[in-house]
Amino acid sequence: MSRNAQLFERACQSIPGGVNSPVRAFRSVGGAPRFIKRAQGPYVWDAEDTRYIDYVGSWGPAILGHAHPEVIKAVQEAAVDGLSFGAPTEAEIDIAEAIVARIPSIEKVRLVSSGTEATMSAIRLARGATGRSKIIKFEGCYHGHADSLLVKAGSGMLTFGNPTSAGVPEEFIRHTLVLDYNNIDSVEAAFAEFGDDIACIIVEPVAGNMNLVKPIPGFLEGLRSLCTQHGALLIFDEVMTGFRAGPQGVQGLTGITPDLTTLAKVIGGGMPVGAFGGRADIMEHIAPLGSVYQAGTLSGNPVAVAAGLVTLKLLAEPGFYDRLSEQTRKLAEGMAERARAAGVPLATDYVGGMFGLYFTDSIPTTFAQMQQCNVEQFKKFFHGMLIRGVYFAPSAFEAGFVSGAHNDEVINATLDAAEEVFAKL
Ligand code: KE4
Repeated sequence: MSRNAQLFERACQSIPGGVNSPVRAFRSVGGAPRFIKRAQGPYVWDAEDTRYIDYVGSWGPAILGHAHPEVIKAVQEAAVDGLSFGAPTEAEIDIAEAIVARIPSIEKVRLVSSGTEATMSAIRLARGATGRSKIIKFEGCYHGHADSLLVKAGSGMLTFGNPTSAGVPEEFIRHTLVLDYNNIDSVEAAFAEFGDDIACIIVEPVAGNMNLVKPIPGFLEGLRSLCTQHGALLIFDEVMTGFRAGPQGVQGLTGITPDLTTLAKVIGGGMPVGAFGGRADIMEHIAPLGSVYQAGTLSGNPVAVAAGLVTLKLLAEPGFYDRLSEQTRKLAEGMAERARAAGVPLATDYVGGMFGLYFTDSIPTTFAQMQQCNVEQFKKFFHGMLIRGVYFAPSAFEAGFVSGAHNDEVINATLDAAEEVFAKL
């Protein structure tokens, strides 16, 4: 039995499913998950010292490449001064100011420790600020595992094909409307029926949890105008796309201004940092200023914030995003070329440092189209690449991530491996 399989067997004795987050369990691709013991730049090494080119990147945070020396140094320096105080620190002001300076729609921001906390808090805030109960989300979008959001969620939920989670009472999801992504008519109809009781729409402005799905022209614009028209708040869940799709997330690429934005992943640089922020008049409903309660023992943790601050600083270096997008383009287009040459139906798409590979003829723009992708072929591709030292997300319904460390040598090695795999599909 391989070392990874031994560790997995042992893990399953004390951890449900052997993992601390379901998608890591390889259940939708089969086989033993790789137990990673170290990472550097574009690479991870598993328990058997096998090296992989990594396109998971901790699901987004590792945008600089793993273990960037300046980030590690900042964490070490912060840690020697103590790990957590439960009191305000100057570093929290620094990162709040850095976020506010980078994302114009964010006038005030509250730090938390995960993307789930960010979206859960933003929804509570939207309900508190508007006095309304209903929320709109979209099938295939995943916003973390807060009860009211586990309704036909994407990501791990989608992988398990389990449209709702056990343990969520019907009452908790009664106010959650689940509509079709990229179908503005369904949103218009929802507002026509519930308009004055809809507190907010929460949307991944580029979806990354049913694989990568971009908004079609007019979709985000329609959400913005419907929210404005009906007094609902538009929440862009940029936990994945924030500082990943571009230097100001998707809102920076589209010019569409949400009322609230949620962030995580990149702003922690691999350490637990999340955030929600937006219009000051809305954020002032948050305790201790206002009546919407939200709190967290480790919110703004100084060691985590140190990693996030240095990450944001390094991302601001001139040309970083141009180079990142160029490398992602080379990967996405190179994959499509090699698949076409081998007669394998594969479409690809990308934005900034994230990409989608779709085993189908054309780029999906809806959840239903995404369901048509050939999952069996993805599984063969996934394992074919894995044994050739390339680690993609262990699910057909996840976006992939490129880092600033994925240079031409790394991209070309990936494409060479893909050429061999496509020939065998
Ligand atoms: P976390 O609670 O996992 O930090 O963030 C939840 C979340 C919220 N919003 C978006 C758009 C997200 O993508 C996520 C989490 N993303 C998944 C990857 N698809 C995390 C991986 C996992 O669940 O292990």
